[in-house]
Amino acid sequence: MADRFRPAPFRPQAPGQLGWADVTPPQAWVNRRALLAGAGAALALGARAAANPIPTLEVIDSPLSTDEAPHSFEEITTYNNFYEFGTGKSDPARRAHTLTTSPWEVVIDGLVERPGTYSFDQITEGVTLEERIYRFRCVEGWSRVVPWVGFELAVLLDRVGVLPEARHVAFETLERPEEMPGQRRDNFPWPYLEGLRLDEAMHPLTILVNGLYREPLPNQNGAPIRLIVPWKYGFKSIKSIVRITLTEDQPPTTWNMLQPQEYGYFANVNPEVDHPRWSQATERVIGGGLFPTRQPTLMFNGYGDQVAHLYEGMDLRVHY
Ligand SMILES: Nc1nc2c(c(=O)[nH]1)N[C@H]1C(S)=C(S)[C@@H](COP(=O)(O)O)O[C@H]1N2
Ligand SMILES: [Mo]
Repeated sequence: MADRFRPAPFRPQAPGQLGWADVTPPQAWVNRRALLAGAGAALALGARAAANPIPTLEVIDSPLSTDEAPHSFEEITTYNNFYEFGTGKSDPARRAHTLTTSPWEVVIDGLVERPGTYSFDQITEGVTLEERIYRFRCVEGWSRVVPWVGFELAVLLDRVGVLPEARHVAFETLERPEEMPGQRRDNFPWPYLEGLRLDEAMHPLTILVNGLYREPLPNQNGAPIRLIVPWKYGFKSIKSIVRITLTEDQPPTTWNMLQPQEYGYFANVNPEVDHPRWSQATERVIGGGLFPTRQPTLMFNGYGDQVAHLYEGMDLRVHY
């Protein structure tokens, strides 16, 4: 067992790189956002940069970003699903500040050449962070556009070396009831589990995310590191990851275990396959105040050109 968790082989940390200890407590920059929402945003930004060095992540643009306008920071960080902090949409924003995100370690094991326990810094060091502005569609029927910051999961999987027998990637969220009030109730099978087929995991659209709006990821969105798979329903995009395991067999996943008739392993966004209790043909775009808009839901959430080939020959009514 000890051998499986030997120290990471990653390169030494680049000088001048931000460590997770440099992260400003979420409350401080939530307040700043509120400030920015008011008049003189550019002025406030300049003043803040001079007075208080809130880390801005060094990020490059990506051709894989959508042209659609992102939702506001406020809209993305105050309406969330993160059952570890409660089932209400505003629970994560109110409660997730209790989560300690540094130090943070991720166990990478199973069918890999270099299994181990890797720190957040080891996982992100030397990695080029990209802004990926993605459409996001929750299985409940709402959507928004989010400017994530992260890097391709394939980069990490290549670093640890995937063995040829591997067919799937399993993910696990932190289980720490002292800091996650939703876990103090036993009506949910903690920890939250998700999984991807290996070709889905290696797809360039599949990213590990550590930032939002070019700043460190807020706790309520899954800090310090979460998955984003933009062509799948939101529940596949597991938050606050502590374990990544390469497996031969399809791994168990939380929502599929709870309600297999309603939530499949694939969970590709599909307007033609309704949820047993509601239509998936359209979606409510969050925000919009008194006049929320509905729009048609797109096959694979609009990413069909890039991902449809992964499912060629599969009956998507069976493999929902
Ligand atoms: N660990 C964990 N990950 C999770 C969830 C959760 O409850 N726990 N909810 C999922 C669901 S249903 C959605 S829609 C997205 C929401 O992500 P967001 O709050 O950043 O928009 O996170 C997903 N990842
Ligand atoms: Mo969701």
